[in-house]
Amino acid sequence: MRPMILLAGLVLALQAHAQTAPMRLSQIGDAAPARQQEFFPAPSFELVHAGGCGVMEGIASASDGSVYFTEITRSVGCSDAAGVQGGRIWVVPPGGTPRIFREPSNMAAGLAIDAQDRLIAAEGADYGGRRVSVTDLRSGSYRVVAYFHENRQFNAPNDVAIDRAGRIFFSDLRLFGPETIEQRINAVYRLDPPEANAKGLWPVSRILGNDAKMNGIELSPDGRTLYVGHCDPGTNALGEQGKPALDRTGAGGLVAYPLDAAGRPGAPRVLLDLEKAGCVDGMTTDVDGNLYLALPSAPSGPGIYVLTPDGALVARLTLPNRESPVNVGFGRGPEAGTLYVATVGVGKVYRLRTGKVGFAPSR
Ligand SMILES: [Ca+2]
Repeated sequence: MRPMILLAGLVLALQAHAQTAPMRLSQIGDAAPARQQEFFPAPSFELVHAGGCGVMEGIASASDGSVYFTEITRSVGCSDAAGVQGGRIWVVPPGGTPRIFREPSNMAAGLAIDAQDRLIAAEGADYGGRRVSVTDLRSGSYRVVAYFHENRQFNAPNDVAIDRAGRIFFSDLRLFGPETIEQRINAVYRLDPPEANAKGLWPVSRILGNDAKMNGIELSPDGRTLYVGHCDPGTNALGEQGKPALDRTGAGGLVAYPLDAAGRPGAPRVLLDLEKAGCVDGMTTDVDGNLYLALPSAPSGPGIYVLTPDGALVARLTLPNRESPVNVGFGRGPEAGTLYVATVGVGKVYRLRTGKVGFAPSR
């Protein structure tokens, strides 16, 4: 009996290892992943927008089917003799063409839209707002909800997600811009909806920090898992106006954190190991919780990589001309199966039909 027990124990140990060891993208080949057809039965990219300057970002859809995205007009490359631009938010109405929704956008990067059609914007640096704002798309009202943590302004809010309780999670990291660095570490923060009749900014908590430049951020459909893109992993204390001293010793790639009822993260689990050579810049989920990652650079090439909630690679997409995606998001309503893809460097936004349905908040 003993050899059988030992063998069974060994099998269990190997299975446990297989479940916990994260996938490394350099180990995958060019062959299509096993479930490619299920996710992308007839991939055909349609160009939605072209001619943007800098980075396109922040794809989010509203209940009427309108799709919003941002244009991050970096001062290096997008300024001219007339001055520095301040970013744009675009909107594509159902069946329509893109038009500017807001200019300047205060250098908005990541966007999210809740079930009440409130547009949450992570406003970044490089002559931006360096804060988080909420715009009621139905009334047009605009409010700043986060500006400081411990009396220091944020460096550059980058990506944002919202849960069913109305809590906002956002990443703050220093990438570019001339502003004074005030937050001494790159971090992830949680904003809790204020009490009734409260005034001013929302209560803010720093929930993750000092592990990496944390960039892309998303929640599972049930709101119980927080996914964070760890880029340039390692200790990253920031000096004033100095370059971050990244030691690249930490875990990089896609990291999942269980959230408790109060929105506090538990022990991290690396779902995808990018071997310190890539960055999950933006991501979204479908109704089954599968993750669509925008990887502008990766050991296996730029593209959209689709993972199950357990971290198994099930599909991947390469953009036309091998362009680099930085953000993804599904449409809503009749377009709930359409995936929008924003790019860096070429100023384009694409869309394509998928075999899945995107997750959208329902309350
Ligand atoms: Ca991002």
